[in-house]
Amino acid sequence: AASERSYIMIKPDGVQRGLVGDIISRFERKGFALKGLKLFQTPQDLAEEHYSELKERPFFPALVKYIVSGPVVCMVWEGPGVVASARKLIGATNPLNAEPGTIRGDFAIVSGRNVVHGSDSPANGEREIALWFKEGELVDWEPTVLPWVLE
Ligand code: YYY
Ligand code: MG
Repeated sequence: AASERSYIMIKPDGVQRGLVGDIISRFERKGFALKGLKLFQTPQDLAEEHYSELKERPFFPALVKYIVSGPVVCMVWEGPGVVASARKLIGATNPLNAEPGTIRGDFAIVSGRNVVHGSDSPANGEREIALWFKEGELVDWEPTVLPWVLE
């Protein structure tokens, strides 16, 4: 649907390494619409809730520690097929398996410092947007170029 949304987050390593502009640019150039954006220091309980499906995995404590280790950039991007398309732009979880030209393929080496998060389904996108953004933090607008991006 045209209103599909994904929760995209630049993780602390991406912020510390100065990759914020490059990463945002990739979603802008693709043509998706930015509906929410903030720099945010993640509390422990939110990091744990975001990754709650992974809480039994051995890497879970290190993952949560990584996510709260510095500011992240929280974003909502909207457009047809944005969830799957964003996953393609981001690349494989293990950056050594991520194709060159993807964010992880271009900028990362290990899963535990893979620079960016993207929702894995539209339902999880909505779940994550509700977790990370409060009412009133999202902006209801349409880029004026939309007719040049979508038919
Ligand atoms: O959606 P994606 O981020 O590509 O991977 P998930 O399987 O949802 O795992 C979330 C997060 O956990 C991943 O981005 C890095 C970390 N992780 C890890 O450190 N080691 C693994 N073997 C698997 C995942
Ligand atoms: Mg995931």
